[in-house]
Amino acid sequence: MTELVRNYISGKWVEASSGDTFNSINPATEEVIAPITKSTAADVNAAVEAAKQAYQGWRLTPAPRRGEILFRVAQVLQERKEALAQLMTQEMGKVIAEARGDVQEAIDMAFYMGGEGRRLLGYTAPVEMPNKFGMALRDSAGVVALVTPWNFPIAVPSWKMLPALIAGNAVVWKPSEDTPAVSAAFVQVFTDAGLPPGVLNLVLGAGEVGAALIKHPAVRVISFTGSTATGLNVYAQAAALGKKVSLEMGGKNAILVMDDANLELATQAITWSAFGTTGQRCTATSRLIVQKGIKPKLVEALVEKGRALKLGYGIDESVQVGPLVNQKALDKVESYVKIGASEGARAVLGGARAEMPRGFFFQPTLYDNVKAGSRIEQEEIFGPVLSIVEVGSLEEAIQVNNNVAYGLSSSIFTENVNAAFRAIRDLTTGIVYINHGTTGAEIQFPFGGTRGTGNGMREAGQTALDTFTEWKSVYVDFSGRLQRAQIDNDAIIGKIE
Ligand code: UN1
Repeated sequence: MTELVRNYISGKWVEASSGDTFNSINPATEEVIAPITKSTAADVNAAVEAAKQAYQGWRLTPAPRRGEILFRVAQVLQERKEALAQLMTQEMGKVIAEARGDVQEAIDMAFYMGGEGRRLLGYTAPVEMPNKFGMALRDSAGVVALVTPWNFPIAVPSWKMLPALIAGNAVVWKPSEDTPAVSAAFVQVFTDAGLPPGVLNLVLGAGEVGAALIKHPAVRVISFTGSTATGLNVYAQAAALGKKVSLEMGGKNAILVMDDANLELATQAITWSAFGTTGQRCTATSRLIVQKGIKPKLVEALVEKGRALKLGYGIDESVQVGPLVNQKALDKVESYVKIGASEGARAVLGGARAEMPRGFFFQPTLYDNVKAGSRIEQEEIFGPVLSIVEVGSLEEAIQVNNNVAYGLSSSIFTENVNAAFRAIRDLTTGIVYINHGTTGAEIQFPFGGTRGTGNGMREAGQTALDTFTEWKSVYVDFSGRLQRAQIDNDAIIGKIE
């Protein structure tokens, strides 16, 4: 067994105060990756304390210097890309090519946010009086808490950490208990890139760690990505304490395919978006909303392509679909087999666990005859399961798309520019694709969704800075005398006579 994976607090790798451990498991082989230190509220307190101390120095470090450290993070990530990708595949199961892509998103984000060190743009505007100046600045928020999932163990944390750090905040990070080893390796990158001790702290463990972190009075901002149930709970607890929260939660994303679509492109995109990452992306396609005319051919092509996918341990370059992350995820996906059958859906591909010697594998699955409004059409399954709904028109397709509790991404395949623009206008998701699958968002644009997917915040792009900064409006009066507007505005009128 490899060495114990520890917390990182105040620039030191330390065991949790409980002395307890848990194991991180490879979902393809069910072997133990490493024992992991199991934190409690006491460890959270120590990490927040460290962040509070370090914040005072970090916020005063000029932003261009902070940016240089982020550029160095990007370089170290590039050097370690393969090693990090290998560890990621071992720990959470995504195939190696996708694991490399996961690390690449963090590299892109590190360069992007490193550049913000010389921007972090605020603005000036004219003011009422002569000899007076006004400006709005982005200020750091203080100690921020990040709670992240296992499905993008480096990319998603990077979307939070890098904007938080460039803006001058100190961070306490609680990653998923399914990906602690790769999280620790990611933190080491920041240390080796020269981030001062205490600016980024890692606390490993289960739900109670996140709960203690959210409640800690010194934590002002919480950025969460994960399940809707947990996210809403985080939101409620943080709201009671008046904290700022950014949430990224579930998805039930659809690809709309119109009769005039390019069949080959659509088949390729649907297969990749539905079965890539074993369907375990919040952006994964889990609904196919297809017009009647093209449906028979498209379903036939999807079955053929899906049947040829190679399942297995994703460390093998030829494997296309890895396992689900753990037993619980497998059980959840399997529970929808019965639900689908009871709703009259018909599995035209898969529909069961995959026969493998070990690991949490489920077959790529296509359900035909799915009714709009049924449970498999409405609920997030988070596995390689695609529900096919037949529609008659573009209007109906858009209506079916919009009629779910989530609103992350959607896509339409059509060769008709009028249909494409109507879809852009009427699809009510945070991300819309034309002739492209529902996955593959780039870091320089806002990422997030409407309805139950989020709470109105967006990650990535310039919008990421909104989560991790407070606006400070500054007025400078350099007139050296009492001016009329001050008399009117400042309630000092009584003193003037
Ligand atoms: C997620 O599944 O939480 O757009 C993030 C995509 C990736 C990120 C997915 N760039 O599919």
